Amino acid sequence: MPAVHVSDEVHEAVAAGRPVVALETTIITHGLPRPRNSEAAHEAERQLRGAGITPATVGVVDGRPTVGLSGVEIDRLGTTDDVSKIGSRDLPVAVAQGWSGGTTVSATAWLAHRAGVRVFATGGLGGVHRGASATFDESADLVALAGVPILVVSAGVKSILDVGATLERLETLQVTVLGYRTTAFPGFYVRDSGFTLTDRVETASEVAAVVRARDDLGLRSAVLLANPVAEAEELDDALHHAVLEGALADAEAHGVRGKDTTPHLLDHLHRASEGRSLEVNLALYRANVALGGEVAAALSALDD
Ligand code: PSU
Ligand code: MN
Repeated sequence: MPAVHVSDEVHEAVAAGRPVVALETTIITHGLPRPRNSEAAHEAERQLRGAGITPATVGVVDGRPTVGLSGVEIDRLGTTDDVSKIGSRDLPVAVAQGWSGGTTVSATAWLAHRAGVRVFATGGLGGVHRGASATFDESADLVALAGVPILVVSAGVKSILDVGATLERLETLQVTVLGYRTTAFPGFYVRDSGFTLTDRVETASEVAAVVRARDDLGLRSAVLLANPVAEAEELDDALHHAVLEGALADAEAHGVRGKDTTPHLLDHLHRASEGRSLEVNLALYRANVALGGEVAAALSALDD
């Protein structure tokens, strides 16, 4: 059995050079509450199909890493209790031991690339956690992106992280970071994290040109396209600060560590903001999926 199962739909689209966008599933299993999680996953697929793009939702079902999960499989991941959060390093164990779970950015990027998918849309990227100089807690997403030549669309990283350190690590890891119509690095819930980017693009075709140049140069690192949430959708600044401080204090008080940290913080934010952060999360996800579709289409057009 091949190590990575690619659905017929995705396989055919990749082989024909048609646009495909990969989607992760930790956002379903650990990032969003039920039932909005499965709804968001199906909506993202509908959105892409509506734009003539093939969606490739990635996850692991019964030990089978899959690029192009079926609707039933997506629902299964979205409704099963105690389903795993699978990063790159967990993949071999997940396969050998028959786990089912959502793949993080690191594992999704790897699997999507193996299947020939060139564009991947997500909400937020993992990064360097606050206090990482003592805990060494840095998401495997960063290191994974250093070695996977894919284009990832994200709304930057959350301010639950050390944003400045995350950007420094992206530079060290040779990940190209492009601001979409901005030089302010987005802070997920807010348009501006307070950190500045040097490289800015205005259109999907410009992004495609950067990806093409990366490939022509033989560089093997990802390009990160940072897409700020729409102005009308941003989280209110005061609420943002309040819930952020609360989330960090709560994680500290509960001694949350390791792979539980990000899901714990996200869940706290959603509850403490009385669902406001959830709406922002869903809005920026939709926008990232749409932009991912545009970039995938522009990349396919370049190849014609
Ligand atoms: N950041 C978010 N939302 C998410 C995640 C991160 O704003 O859902 C998920 C992604 O799947 C990401 C993972 O790859 O968490 C990172 O987890 P960790 O920090 O444990 O590496
Ligand atoms: Mn971690």
